[in-house]
Amino acid sequence: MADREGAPAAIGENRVGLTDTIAALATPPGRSAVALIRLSGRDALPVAAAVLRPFAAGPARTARRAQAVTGAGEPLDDVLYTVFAAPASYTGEDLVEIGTHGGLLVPGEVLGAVLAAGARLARPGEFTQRALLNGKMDLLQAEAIADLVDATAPAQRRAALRQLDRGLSDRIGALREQVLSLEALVSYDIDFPEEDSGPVPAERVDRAVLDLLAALSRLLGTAAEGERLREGAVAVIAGRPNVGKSSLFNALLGTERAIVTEIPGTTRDAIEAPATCGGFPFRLVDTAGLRESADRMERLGIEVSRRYLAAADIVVLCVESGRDPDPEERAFAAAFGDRLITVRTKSDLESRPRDHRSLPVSAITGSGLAELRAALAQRAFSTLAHRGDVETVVTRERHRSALERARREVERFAEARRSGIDAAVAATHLRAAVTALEDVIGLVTSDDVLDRVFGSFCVGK
Ligand SMILES: Nc1nc2c(ncn2[C@@H]2O[C@H](COP(=O)(O)OP(=O)(O)OP(=O)(O)O)[C@@H](O)[C@H]2O)c(=O)[nH]1
Ligand SMILES: [Mg+2]
Repeated sequence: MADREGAPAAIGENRVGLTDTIAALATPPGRSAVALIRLSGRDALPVAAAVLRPFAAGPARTARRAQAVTGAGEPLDDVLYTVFAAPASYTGEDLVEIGTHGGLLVPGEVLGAVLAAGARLARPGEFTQRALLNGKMDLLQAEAIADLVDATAPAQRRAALRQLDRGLSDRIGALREQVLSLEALVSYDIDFPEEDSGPVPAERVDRAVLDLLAALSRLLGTAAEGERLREGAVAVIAGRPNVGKSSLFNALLGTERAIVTEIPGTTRDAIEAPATCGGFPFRLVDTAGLRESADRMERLGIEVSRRYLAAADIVVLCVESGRDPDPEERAFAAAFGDRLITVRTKSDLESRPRDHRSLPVSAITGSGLAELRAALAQRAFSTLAHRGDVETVVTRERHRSALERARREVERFAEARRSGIDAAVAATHLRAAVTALEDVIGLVTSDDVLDRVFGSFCVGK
């Protein structure tokens, strides 16, 4: 991994309100056995001491019982609290976690007492932001925490844990090192411009450029599936009216989400729901059956279907068993190429299989559903499904665009060298590539990037 010396301090400079004391509920509101309040900052210990009776600041990392009281001394709850002394805490500051009983009243009242004692309510993601600013983690790890909290499918959890474990940070750190050594190589040309064949042979620089471009492209190659992994692959179920699309949708979800009737044209609007197939996240969409229709409502629904189809990662074309696809269905299938999976619905009514290119499924008996789920995962996440746990992936547009910028700058550097531009000028492109890579890790990060990343966090993280 790249060195990070100086980085945390550089990031934290000139920002106001960075050490004031913040507090928030770290668990969702509502009925529960316990709830957790987090308190962090310069005055975390005095604030806790004002609310908890008795309170002891040490030893750290030991759960202790106390009573939480209001400023007037009224008891609110029996709690368990744990002190984490700076810098050995999540935020790197003095931090106190107070475990209260759950429910609608008590956690809020204890938080109220903490705020009355001098803390202020944390902004979304502010605890993690402090962890970042205090050098406890980099921006990629902070994003990984948000991804882990948002994960709905095991594959998302694996990717987030890997990123939290510095998988992506290390890969990008290594790329940064590669650019730095290329910079070092060409610095000879800058220092000794007169020497025709300087101390570094041109082929060595060419080789290094090619290696670097290949490494950047390899990582960028994971972006499409990586972003799909974070957001869920959009799988749109389409086909003629009454072929059993909504029934299949419900069967895949395991709930009666969409209305099913024997009347063609039942579904009028697209219905979207999250589902996990083969451990991967999907956004399943049931759509209105495709046909020429005089009904205005139905026509609008079909229009919506087409919009979803255009945005689909995978299209599941449903054709009723016992019938061959008609020319229109065949044209439809051809239009989606390798984004298409064709299924023969109502396979329980089929006496013998007709063709082997489509997958027989029955929403009634459930046969074929496991195969369809596996096919969906295989098709939408082919690389990840194969390489799975060993692959480090780029999961956000933020990463991808910065990596693309780095690759472009390295390409410009190569072009500049070929066209005989002054070595010092060409080298500015390598500097820009380093900066782009540092942006991904968050070594130097502007406020608006931080605001965007942490704005999507929940309060208390
Ligand atoms: N035997 C059998 N019947 C099914 C199966 N799937 C759906 N059906 C029946 O087929 C009819 C149409 O099902 P839907 O799921 O509403 O079909 P759809 O494609 O969503 O229809 P539209 O929304 O009108 O386009 C209903 O009467 C279902 O009970 C199946 O796997 N086996
Ligand atoms: Mg339907």
